[in-house]
Amino acid sequence: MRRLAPVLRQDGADADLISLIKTILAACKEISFRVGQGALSGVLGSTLDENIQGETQKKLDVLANELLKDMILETGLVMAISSEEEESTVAGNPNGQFLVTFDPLDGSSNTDINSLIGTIFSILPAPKNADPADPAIFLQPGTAQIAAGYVLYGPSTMLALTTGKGTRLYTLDKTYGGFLLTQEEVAIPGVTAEFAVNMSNQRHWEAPMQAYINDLLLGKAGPRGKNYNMRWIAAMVGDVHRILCRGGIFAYPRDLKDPNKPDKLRLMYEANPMSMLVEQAGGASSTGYQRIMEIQPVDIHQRVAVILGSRHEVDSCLNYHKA
Ligand code: FBP
Repeated sequence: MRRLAPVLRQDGADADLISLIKTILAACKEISFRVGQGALSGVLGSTLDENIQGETQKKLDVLANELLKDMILETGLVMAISSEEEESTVAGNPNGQFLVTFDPLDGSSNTDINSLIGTIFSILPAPKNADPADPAIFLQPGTAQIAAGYVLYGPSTMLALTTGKGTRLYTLDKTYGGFLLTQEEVAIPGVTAEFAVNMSNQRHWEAPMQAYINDLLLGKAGPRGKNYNMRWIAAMVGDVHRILCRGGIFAYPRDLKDPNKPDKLRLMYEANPMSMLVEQAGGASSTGYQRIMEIQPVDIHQRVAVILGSRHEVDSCLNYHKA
């Protein structure tokens, strides 16, 4: 089995990028160990604090955030970091050539029920001679990403990673402590009969998404002419991983439940890295009206509607959004 660094070198990644990715993964290995220990390591449960998103922080959110933040900044390769758990960006080395934005623990509602959770990260180029303390240096579209990935903490700990030369899957070998390549070329099937969405929000969705999902639910007797199955892991890393493995469509659509917060998922450290992984595996990713990777960000914590997965199924969903 091939190790990570030689594969990244083959993909043209330079020594600094490889070193940065390996540091992110070293933090994820520590998180994987703590998650695996569960209640034995006292990491379950919530803190009394709220993050910038207004969500009660889980102990694992805080632990994962501190590990990643400290280890990434210690490399000296990074001008600044941005995290779901940090109100603003955190400055690093003014001469750092990279910016890293991350969701230290995706699927927080799953931490205390021993279900799938993960870490999502995105690496951007640092603008030359910029102010490391200026959050605006992060406001680059997803197409500017140098690398994107997630680590899934499940029965096995797995990594999905792209540096723009395709999406590859690795598995953590806990005996020697390194990630080994277990799937070289991920290719998402264009057609699928599996969808993932939180159906409990259906009544709040916009009309196009209501119509699209209703037609899936009509199955063979409906306009789509086939039966669809549904899955929902309530952790984006888990739902996207299933799609990388066997296809499908995932959606967290805009809903009008709270008009002040119509979208749930965050552009910079959830939607953009997942979109790069999916597109590099032959899939598609959209808000319903725009390719997510082409969105010009206006805020490091901005939220967007997400529809991604098997290309032909995403196209079918987008047809419902056309005027
Ligand atoms: P965080 O856990 O990082 O806040 O992420 C949001 C998330 O958990 C996604 O991973 C997941 O797809 C979605 O929210 C689940 O939402 P819901 O609670 O509506 O099912």
